[in-house]
Amino acid sequence: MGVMVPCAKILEKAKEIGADMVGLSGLITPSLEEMAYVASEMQRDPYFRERNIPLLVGGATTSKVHTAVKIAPNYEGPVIYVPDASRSVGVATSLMSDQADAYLKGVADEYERVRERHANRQAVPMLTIEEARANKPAIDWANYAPPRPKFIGRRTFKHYDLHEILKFLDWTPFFQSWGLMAQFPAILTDEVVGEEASKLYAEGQAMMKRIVEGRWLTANGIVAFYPANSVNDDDIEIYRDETRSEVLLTWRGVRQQTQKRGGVDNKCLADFIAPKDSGVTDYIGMFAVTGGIGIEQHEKQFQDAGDDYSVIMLKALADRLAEGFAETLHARVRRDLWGYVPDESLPNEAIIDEQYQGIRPAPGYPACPEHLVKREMFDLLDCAEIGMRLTEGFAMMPASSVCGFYLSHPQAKYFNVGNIGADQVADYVRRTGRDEDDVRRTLASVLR
Ligand code: B12
Repeated sequence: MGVMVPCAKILEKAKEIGADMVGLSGLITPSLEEMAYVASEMQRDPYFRERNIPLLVGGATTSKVHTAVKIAPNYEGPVIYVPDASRSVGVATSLMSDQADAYLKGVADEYERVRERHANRQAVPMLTIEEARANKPAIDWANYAPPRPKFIGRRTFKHYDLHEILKFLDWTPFFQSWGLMAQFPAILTDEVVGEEASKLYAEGQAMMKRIVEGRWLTANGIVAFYPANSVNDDDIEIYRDETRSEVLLTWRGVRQQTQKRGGVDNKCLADFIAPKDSGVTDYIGMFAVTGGIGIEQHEKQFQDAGDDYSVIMLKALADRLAEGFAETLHARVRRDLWGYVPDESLPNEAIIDEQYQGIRPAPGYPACPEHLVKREMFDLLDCAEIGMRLTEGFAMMPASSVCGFYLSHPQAKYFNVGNIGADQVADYVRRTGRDEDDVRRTLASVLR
């Protein structure tokens, strides 16, 4: 039997039901830290230590290296990374069998090797943060006039027409959530998974029809625009109004620091916003959208009927609506609300392929790995008004939600920050005035 509970309550619940093992699933970086904490709590509590209760770890942001290096050392009982939920049956069977000791010895030895390899990994050659800044993308601000949005401040979009959103859906990640990894629509005729994918797609379409016609889910969103300029090379100051005298929020950036070859630059998102000292008046957009309002009631109905398949289907479709809604509003931003490409008419495939001008980086993505800024964004945008909130671990609720920034510059591109050096961490600590340990915690994904 399996019981799902939030991370903070899991150990209490495990004791209550006399669980044989504990499993944790992590979607975004802050949950990794939560996992290390749960492991240390299991170590502190003799109930788990004495029974040698195993801790299983999985989810999009987890890995064997992370489990071996960051989680396992916190608990002397078994800690096992499971890359795919379908393998948890095999793992659980091994743990409960007579061969459990041999199995656990094998895992412990393997993790020791993983830790050794990690410790011996050659560091990639890095520039100093000053050198990296000197190699930023060249943008000719003197000859560029940033487009001005149609309004300054926030605008809400409540009960958005789901039919409109359906035109902007990207189905590839839908199949990913069922463990089928190939591009849509080619996946439907794939030799190996085509049949299974076609069946899932038909069932997904059928439930989506019920969602839309039965108004099971509500899509709410916020779009906001503000005057903005970059400062300290890597940060973006966001101002209340055109006087640019009151800073509402400073979005701290992280810069690529690994050595690049062949004229490739070292990017930071702040590069795409005009520097304050250039005197150029630039702007930035922000958004928060959800496609998951009202999901609990339908989820519960399926759950009560023991229909796990429909629960997963419903969540996967709500995720598609959230991303589709983000895409819908972004298209409106480019054509109308910011209006810097008023006659854009890209087909959906070109939009999925990101062929439009500008980007919408979301906190947590590889170009801006820190999730922290979501707290200030949520306050500034007053996301509570549209039924969105943040958990202590920076996850958005409802789960099917996305938030981010809009950058309009034609040279703005997505990129992966990659690893950063101790000098950039020190500089970040200085710029933010935050504690170094705290900075190391929230930037853990880009530190070695
Ligand atoms: C679908 C998805 C979403 C959906 C759904 C999110 C949700 N419902 O919680 C939407 C579109 C809403 C979304 C939003 C966001 N996302 Co997202 N998302 C994804 C995506 C594309 C797939 C994740 C997924 O569902 N996979 C399918 C499931 C079934 O796979 P899985 O989680 O890995 O689980 C499998 C195994 O790991 C294992 N497993 C999992 N858990 C467990 C537990 C145990 C005990 C065991 C044994 C096994 C096991 O079994 C599963 C089946 O095989 C990933 C990218 C990727 N390719 O992984 C990004 C990704 C997870 N998202 C990311 C981010 C940053 C976000 C946002 C923060 C962006 C933003 N600012 O808006 C938000 C956060 C949403 C929130 N509620 O807080 C980042 C996370 C990076 C990070 N280091 O933090 C990723 C990795 C994308 C990226 N490359 O940057 N996202």
